[in-house]
Amino acid sequence: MSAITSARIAPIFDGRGQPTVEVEIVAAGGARGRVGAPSGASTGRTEVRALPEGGVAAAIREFRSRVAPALVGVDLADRAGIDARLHEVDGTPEFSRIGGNTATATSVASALALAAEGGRPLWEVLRRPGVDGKAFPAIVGNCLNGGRHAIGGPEFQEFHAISDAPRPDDAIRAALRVHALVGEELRRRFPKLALGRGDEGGWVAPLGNVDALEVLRDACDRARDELKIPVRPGLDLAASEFYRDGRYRYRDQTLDEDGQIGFVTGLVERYGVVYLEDPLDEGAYGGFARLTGALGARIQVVGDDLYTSHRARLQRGIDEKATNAILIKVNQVGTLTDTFATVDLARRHGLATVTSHRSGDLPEGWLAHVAVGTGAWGLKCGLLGGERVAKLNELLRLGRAALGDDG
Ligand code: 2PG
Ligand code: MG
Repeated sequence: MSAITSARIAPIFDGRGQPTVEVEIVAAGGARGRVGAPSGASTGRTEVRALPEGGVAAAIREFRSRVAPALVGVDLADRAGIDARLHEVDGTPEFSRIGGNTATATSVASALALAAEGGRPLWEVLRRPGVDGKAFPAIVGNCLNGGRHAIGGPEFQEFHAISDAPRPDDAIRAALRVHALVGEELRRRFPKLALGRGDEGGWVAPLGNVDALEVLRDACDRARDELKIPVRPGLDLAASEFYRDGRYRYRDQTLDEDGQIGFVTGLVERYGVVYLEDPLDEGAYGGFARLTGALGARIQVVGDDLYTSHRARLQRGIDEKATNAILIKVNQVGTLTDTFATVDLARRHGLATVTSHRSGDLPEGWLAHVAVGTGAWGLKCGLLGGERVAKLNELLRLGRAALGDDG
């Protein structure tokens, strides 16, 4: 294996038009990997800092003066060593000095360079124990946007079509069909309105949470009948975004934790929701445990802001039986090594993992490899827009290669 000969950084823009960084790692033999870092909008309180004080300009300065010199000469195959260097040069628990986005782009770019050097697919470089690359994630496909990802729209942040069809092409087709049927219904309901799409490509319409869920459920029912492919409703409430002073504050109601649990449980029962992400505030381990106790045998109860992909927070969730699933975002912790520590813990305890994009993402496909290589139960990467489709198409390619349909 060869050593890293150069590490370069440059400013770029994410799919929301926000500045971020891309990193390119080159090895002695000429193999290279280049990756741009995504950014969230509904960030959890305990995520690492995406960018240092001073933003992209400061991230670039830090990279050139501290990160690049520490990486040159390191063996490309020493994945853990590369990620450890990032922590060493940063020296803070939250990547406040170099920025979590720099860490993410560097960590993934070096894995990509390693894959290129060996002529292997990235997922194989990332492969966790017990993963054979032949099982594909369910699609968690965003059809309707609200919360921080939309102007107007419901308070719940994401309304998903969930398809666990074993073949990626079937699962993607079903989720896309739901997206199209939701659009048709919105045109019928609002013939005079100009409707748009949100940050993740889902529709945005002046609907309340319950009406939006009804539209989604009906579209899932129709797509399932038409295509004979399983597809059912899912939600990411991102509830921390409307939780203030101990209450969940909706436009038409204010609920305490008991009220919120009752409201959400009722929606799950009534609308056949099979995926429920962040239904409560990011500190509400006890409330999550009550919800999971009631629903966890039938549906995925997923912690995103609750865990921010951090191993220690997940350990607490396991101890308290808070959820049966965890959302995994590399840039919430910074490096692939940190991400895998959390993924491995989740897998050991039988929790489902859901590999996720960010709301401000880039037209790159590597996330599909993270999902396959970590044996993820699901891949949440949106359905429409170049930065979302890039991941779906990469998953399709991986599916074709594994199933021997490569033409
Ligand atoms: C989420 C994510 C991605 P953001 O809450 O799950 O959908 O949103 O990237 O804005 O944190
Ligand atoms: Mg979320």
